[in-house]
Amino acid sequence: MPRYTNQEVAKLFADIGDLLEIKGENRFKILAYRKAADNIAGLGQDLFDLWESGQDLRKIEGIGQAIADKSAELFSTGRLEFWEKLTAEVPVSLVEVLNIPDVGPKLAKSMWQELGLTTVAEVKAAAQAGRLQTLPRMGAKSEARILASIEALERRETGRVHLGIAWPLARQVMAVLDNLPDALKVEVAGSLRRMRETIGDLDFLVATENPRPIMAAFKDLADVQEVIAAGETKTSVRFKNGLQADLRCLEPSRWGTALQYFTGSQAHNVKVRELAQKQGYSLNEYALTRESDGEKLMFDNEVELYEFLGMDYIPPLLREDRGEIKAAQNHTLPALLKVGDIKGEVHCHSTWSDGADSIEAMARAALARGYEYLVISDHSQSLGIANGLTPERLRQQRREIDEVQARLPGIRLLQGTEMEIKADGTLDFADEVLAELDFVVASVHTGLRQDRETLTRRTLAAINNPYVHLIGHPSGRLLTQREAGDFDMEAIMQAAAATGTALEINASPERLDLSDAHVRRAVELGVKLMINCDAHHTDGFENLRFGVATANRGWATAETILNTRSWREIEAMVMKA
Ligand code: DGT
Ligand code: CA
Ligand code: CA
Ligand code: ZN
Repeated sequence: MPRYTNQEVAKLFADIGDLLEIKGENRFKILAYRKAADNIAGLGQDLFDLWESGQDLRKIEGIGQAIADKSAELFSTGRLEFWEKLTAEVPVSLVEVLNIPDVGPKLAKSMWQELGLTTVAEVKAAAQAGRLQTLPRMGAKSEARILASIEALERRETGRVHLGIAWPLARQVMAVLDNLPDALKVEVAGSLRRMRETIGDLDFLVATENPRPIMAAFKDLADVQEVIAAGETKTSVRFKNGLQADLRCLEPSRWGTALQYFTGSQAHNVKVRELAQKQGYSLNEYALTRESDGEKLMFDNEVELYEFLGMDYIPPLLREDRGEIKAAQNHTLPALLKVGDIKGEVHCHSTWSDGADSIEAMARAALARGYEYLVISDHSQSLGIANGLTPERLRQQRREIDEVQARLPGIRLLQGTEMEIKADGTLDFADEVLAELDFVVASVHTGLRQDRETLTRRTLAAINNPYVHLIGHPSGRLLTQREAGDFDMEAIMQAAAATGTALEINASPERLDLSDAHVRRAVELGVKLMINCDAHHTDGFENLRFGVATANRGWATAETILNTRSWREIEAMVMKA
């Protein structure tokens, strides 16, 4: 019997939603599948494990009888009759066609039924041959746009980018918009404001009485490759790196409702609108309208809107429909962690292994950030590709750390290692070597394709070693590049909790590992967490904001994050041997 990951199950239900939409099914049914897909993807435990242990899947938010039954059928038989029937009716490759921007379900359906196109490659060939124009309401311009979109899709494989690409670009655009005299308020909304781990497109909002010069400046941005659409109050562009962005201009009086709407997430917004409805109002991006008399209430800020609806203000990082609305009503939202709460880091690299900067440069950068301590944790001997250190080189490195420490009394410098958990399941250093170090991070970098049992056993070996304090980037994923290893994260988190071993929230935007969903589960289990940039050069510390956002998205508070504490406290809490 095959075992299914949450990602696989979520993809299946999302695809069902898409195919049902092309088929023209009932909207609520489609939404139910999408909602289930989102919730399963954001679940901190494997749905398969929950099912296998006999739990009632309907207890999970967004999973009703139909989805629970289908999950059980899939898990127990490895098949889903509903899926087989559906894909016999609607070609499954149309799901990819729907990924083309500007191609919605109606168009996908007519491409398929009128022209027999069922794959992106076929749609591309038809567009190149001018055949799409034969469809109703399709002109040469729309056809050219679809072709350009397909080419853009081909350029960036996944269609989404990580925060390391989206965030700096958004900051640059905001800086330009902020400088325009007519721009009264500027914000980036959407998934970037929520700091989701990957971003589909950027959504800029500007409050203004005079949209024209703002639209013009947006189209003229140096990084813009192509203007996709330009209207009076909305412009869409594609940047040179393939990322798309929308800019919307709106009157300052409705800033609050618009910002709330375009920040999303869609699932969160659905819940907020339901709540407004129960109180006799309809909510959209313009206003809150009283249904009894049509009176429009305007909100120029989000705080008043949330409070009017009877709850605490919900920060964007928490707007994912993961229980935040109930918590806001009960005044139990977690207090958000700030970048400035982090007092030091225990995972960074120097020129002794694969870092670009010296120990002294790294220490000075940490000191400049106001850090109280920094552990230099270069790679260990078996990672030859990263110039890993032998025990002998570790002893030499200790002398340099001591010298730098003498010059920089303002920060406590410590010696650690990022020790390989080797592919054969053994650890890269003997206990005697580890005992000499101030702190030990253990990580898996090789053999990430091993089977679940083997991989999990490797990490558990490190967790059970009395000298290991932290597991670095526990899942091994590289966002938009490489899937996580097939670790049994539940078993790892439970063992971490039992032994007091900390798990890392790696702040590098390519990792964000633990993920927000796993952070949430780790917090439930009482696992100790640490946020580290895994900096390989002095600028690497700038990534801290992404790690802090991930912690917040996982509802972790300062108490659960060890490196909000002094070194003395950390020592007392994690030193096992
Ligand atoms: P992304 O771009 O895929 O990373 O994710 P978002 O969340 O930025 O989504 P996007 O760009 O499609 O839309 C931005 C926000 O606007 C979204 O979070 C909620 C709102 N929104 C957009 N379209 C819809 C819609 O059809 N229904 C609802 N309820 N909200 C929408
Ligand atoms: Ca977006
Ligand atoms: Ca958008
Ligand atoms: Zn590493």
